[in-house]
Amino acid sequence: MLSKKLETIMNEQIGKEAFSSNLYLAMASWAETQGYEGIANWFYAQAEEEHLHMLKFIRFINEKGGKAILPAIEKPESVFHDVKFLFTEALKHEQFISNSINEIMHVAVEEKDFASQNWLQWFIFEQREEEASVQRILDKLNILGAHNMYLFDRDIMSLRAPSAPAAE
Ligand code: OFO
Repeated sequence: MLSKKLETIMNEQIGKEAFSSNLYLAMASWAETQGYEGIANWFYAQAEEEHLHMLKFIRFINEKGGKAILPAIEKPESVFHDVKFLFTEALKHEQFISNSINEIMHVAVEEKDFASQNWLQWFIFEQREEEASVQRILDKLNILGAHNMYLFDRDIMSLRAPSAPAAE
């Protein structure tokens, strides 16, 4: 059984994961309209992962006797300065989500909810991977400077991070 406090904070996370998915769709769409097919594909794939994260929270809350509630989702930005700005924003967003997951874990620890702590470990691992993946891309962009975006766009699909091992 989920405590009310955990149910509330996990429900908030549903909204954050949904926003993440929409944000990455907006980023993919921007990249696509700028002619960056590789970058667009990278963000489309990322958006799908975020959608799955949202689903995981919905199903976990319901399974643990809570009620998952879908919130309204804020409109994401649709215009991005350039490719480096795009990935800098993505990294900031991932850091924000990591903090948010840490907060949920903090509540699960306070509540002595060991099943939730165990389940949340998957997200802790996933966030670490996602931050590292975006950071690796930013490192490459720093090496390239503002040039060679054609090659970067072609190579980006090989920079995808392995996801956390599957969990229900
Ligand atoms: Fe939901 O995985 Fe990052 O944000």
